[in-house]
Amino acid sequence: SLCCLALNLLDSKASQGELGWISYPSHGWEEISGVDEHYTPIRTFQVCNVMEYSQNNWLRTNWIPRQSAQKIYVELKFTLRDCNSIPLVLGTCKETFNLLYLETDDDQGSHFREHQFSKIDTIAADESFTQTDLGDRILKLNTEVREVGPLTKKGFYLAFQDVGACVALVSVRVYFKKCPYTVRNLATFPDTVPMDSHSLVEVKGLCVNHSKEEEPPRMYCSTEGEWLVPIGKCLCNPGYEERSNTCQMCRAGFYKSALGNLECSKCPPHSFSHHEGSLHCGCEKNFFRAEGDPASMACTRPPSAPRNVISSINETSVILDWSWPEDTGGRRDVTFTVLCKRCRGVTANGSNSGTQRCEPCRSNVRFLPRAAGLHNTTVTVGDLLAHTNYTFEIEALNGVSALAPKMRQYAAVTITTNQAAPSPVTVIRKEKTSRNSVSLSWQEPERPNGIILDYEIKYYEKEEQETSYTILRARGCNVTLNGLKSNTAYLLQIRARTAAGYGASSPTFQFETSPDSFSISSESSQVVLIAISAAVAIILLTVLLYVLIGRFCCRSKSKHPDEKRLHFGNGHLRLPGIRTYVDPHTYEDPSQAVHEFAKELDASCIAIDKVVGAGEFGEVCSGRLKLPSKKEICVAIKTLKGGYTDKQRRDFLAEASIMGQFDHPNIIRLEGVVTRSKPVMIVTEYMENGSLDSFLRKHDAQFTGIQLVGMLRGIASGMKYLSDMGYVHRDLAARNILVNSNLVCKVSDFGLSRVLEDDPEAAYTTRGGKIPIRWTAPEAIAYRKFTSASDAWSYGIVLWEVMSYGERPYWEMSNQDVIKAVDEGYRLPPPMDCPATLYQLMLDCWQKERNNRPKFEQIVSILDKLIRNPGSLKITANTTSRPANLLLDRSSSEVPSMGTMGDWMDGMRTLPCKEAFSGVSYSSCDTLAKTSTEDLKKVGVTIVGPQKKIVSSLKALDSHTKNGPVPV
Ligand code: ACK
Repeated sequence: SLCCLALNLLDSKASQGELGWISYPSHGWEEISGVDEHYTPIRTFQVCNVMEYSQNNWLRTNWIPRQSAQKIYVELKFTLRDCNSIPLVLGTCKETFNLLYLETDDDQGSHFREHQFSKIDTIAADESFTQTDLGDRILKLNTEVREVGPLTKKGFYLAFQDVGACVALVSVRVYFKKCPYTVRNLATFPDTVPMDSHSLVEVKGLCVNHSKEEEPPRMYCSTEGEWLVPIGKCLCNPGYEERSNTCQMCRAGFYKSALGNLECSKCPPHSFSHHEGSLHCGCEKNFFRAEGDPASMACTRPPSAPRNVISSINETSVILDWSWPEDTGGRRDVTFTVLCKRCRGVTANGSNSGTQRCEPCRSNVRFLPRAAGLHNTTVTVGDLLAHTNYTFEIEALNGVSALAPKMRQYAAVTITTNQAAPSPVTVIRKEKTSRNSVSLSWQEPERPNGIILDYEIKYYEKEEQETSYTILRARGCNVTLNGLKSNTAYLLQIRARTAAGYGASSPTFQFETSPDSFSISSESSQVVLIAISAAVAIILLTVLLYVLIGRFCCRSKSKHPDEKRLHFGNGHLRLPGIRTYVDPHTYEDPSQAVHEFAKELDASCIAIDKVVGAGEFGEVCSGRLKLPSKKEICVAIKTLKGGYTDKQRRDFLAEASIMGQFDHPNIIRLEGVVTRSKPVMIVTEYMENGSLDSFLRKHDAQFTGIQLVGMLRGIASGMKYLSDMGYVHRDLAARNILVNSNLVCKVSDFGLSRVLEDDPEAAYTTRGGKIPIRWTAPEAIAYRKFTSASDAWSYGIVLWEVMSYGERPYWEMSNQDVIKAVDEGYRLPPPMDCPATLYQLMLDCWQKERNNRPKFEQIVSILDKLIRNPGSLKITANTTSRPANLLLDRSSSEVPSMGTMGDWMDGMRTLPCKEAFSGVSYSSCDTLAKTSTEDLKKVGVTIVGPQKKIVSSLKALDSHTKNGPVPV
């Protein structure tokens, strides 16, 4: 417990020399040297005048300064003989002595007056003797303590009065008690002398170094010198912890950020403290602490990029979905932000043409739920522009992303939107008002974004505030509202609908019907007016028609179609009885050509269902055509988008003029055109499976050889028909073949100049024309020699495309490299599992000398033979043994079996290999056979497919060289 500190004011034992106390009378108390129980020399005072009467012997101490004591304790050690133990005493023997004191402010020296002293107590012995083991009686040492107080003067004397006892004072100790210096609750309390009375001394503590008072520390010092009732406390400052009643600095690697008597904590993950007394730990490199992060939290970093971004485009909106980043940076406050950019400079096949120019999306792009601060891994972006490339950058952010802009990562996805709903109708005009009706007209929306199917007109009485309204639909841009109340204000809104749905409503338009009184005369006058104008119009129209019909008849008489034909295909033997093709551009008025070869359809017979694709001039839709007294059929509708130039309209309709001249099961059939109303449309039969290249890619390796040959036969047959008519297609490619639900392939995409303008594959040649290099015969590339023989070359490429299920010819080689390679005699290798006969047919189509290429008629008959004898399809080009030197010189037309994959390389083999793979030099073709994928990358063959194929063909080649000498 908190026991006291005893401070001696006097200790007789401690004094070695004479004490100098006063004895009175002088023969009373005697100062005698002796030893204590441990035989240590001590001073004692003795008196033993038991034989004499009237004893009054005094012994007085020296003056003892009181110091701060208020109450003192006197401890006496003495022996006292009992009177019985002294023989022959005369009844004067006493067994007690008196203890007295006198307070004075100064030392009075030897001046002594008995009566000035006050008695403290009469002291008696508890026991006088102790029996030893041997039966001896030994004087027993007694200890008695007495308190004296309160003392007020500066000092005091003690006195011992003997009245006839036999006493030896062995030791006198005078002391007082103190509450000692102590530290409690990190506050120091000084030595404190208690009060004499029964009250306690209240002491205020002082906070130890590096601590602060939380509540003022206090304690009480009791009269017994004990500390009682500690109240309040101090707390160690930040950076310090309590250790053995002091506040000590946190060690390195530890920190304490707050005031308090907690221990210092170890630095959290990704942080450190190199110094003692740290208030917090610094973050490691590339780790951060956000404002508001507690010091106990680990340092964190920005999250990694979101993963697996998936976009699903729905017309002009896109749903973006992604996965959480692999690394959240150690935080839970991850949100996502989506940045929208509009990018140009992406080629149609999606590959990046190099430089992309991007700009932020317009502010009206809508994000659902929002663009920033997303908690879920999905967002819907709406109100994008139709047919536009967008890039979305999705970034995961957390509380420290802002602190590390350089570490931020995002995932990007690029999409192309489809179609859009129309923009609102903005201009509405009131044409005519009467008592009960009103006629209105309006302008087509500025951006119809497709073909407007109809308009929805919603109107209601202004008074009724839309509580009841009427909805009408109109196909054209005008409507008459009947059955209205006279003299009433109405409000009206119009919105347009396309295949993409409804556009936004127009602003509210207000009109009033005429009042009753006015209407009668006005209406009757209107009737008269209408009647007169109708009559005049009919007369004018009749005259006009008459003139027109007359002119038209004359013209068609003077210009027979045959006179206008253009392409006859050099040296083509045209079969008698087959019509020849007429170039619509030879017509002075090309729109006349359209009507010569194409039927004009009434727009009301056409119902558009949906958009299936985008063409050069506008959307391609699917829909239905219902001609009077005919069955409804499915059709494809090519539209000419608004804002076209005259030339565009001409070029657009030229396709119909050409198509309209053909009638063959493997040529896409023209149903008619709409030119008299807008939008201008070309209506053809509907081909359920779309274009051949994408169809094959979708069904990779899913058809039998016979099915593929069947498709190829159809294309060849269509091409035979075209060449017989003297039409040169110039852009024969799988993407321009359409497939219907019965797998019947039909040639499509006709036109002249536009054919190549429109084809994304077409590239400008050095001579300025635009040509689909990979599909085009060398002479057509070199000097624009387009003939049915160059179409045959293209047919060979289509054959290769079909047999490889839509692989891109020459893969990612550049156009320039393709031209060069073909010119040097290299040809595409056989597609995987390609029947040898078909590969041979391809090679034939790719004869440099165009007259050596097969005619379409021959191609059809080769394919027919194959169909009749399907067993011949089993021999594949990859498995047969390798014939000599196929590619460069195929003068011997009788080739017994087809080339292996190695033949492609064989072509190279006849040249120095170094030339073939410029940039990588090979000393022998054996080394070439060991070419790795890495090496191929160096020469620019980068995509996985062809690499595999080439490498495997190289391996095949390798095994050939091992099996025997290679005939070169
Ligand atoms: O591969 P697809 O779905 O088939 O995408 C293109 C798109 O329009 C642009 O040309 C499709 N397309 C063109 N003509 C027709 C048609 N007559 N029947 C069905 N789809 C067609 C083509």
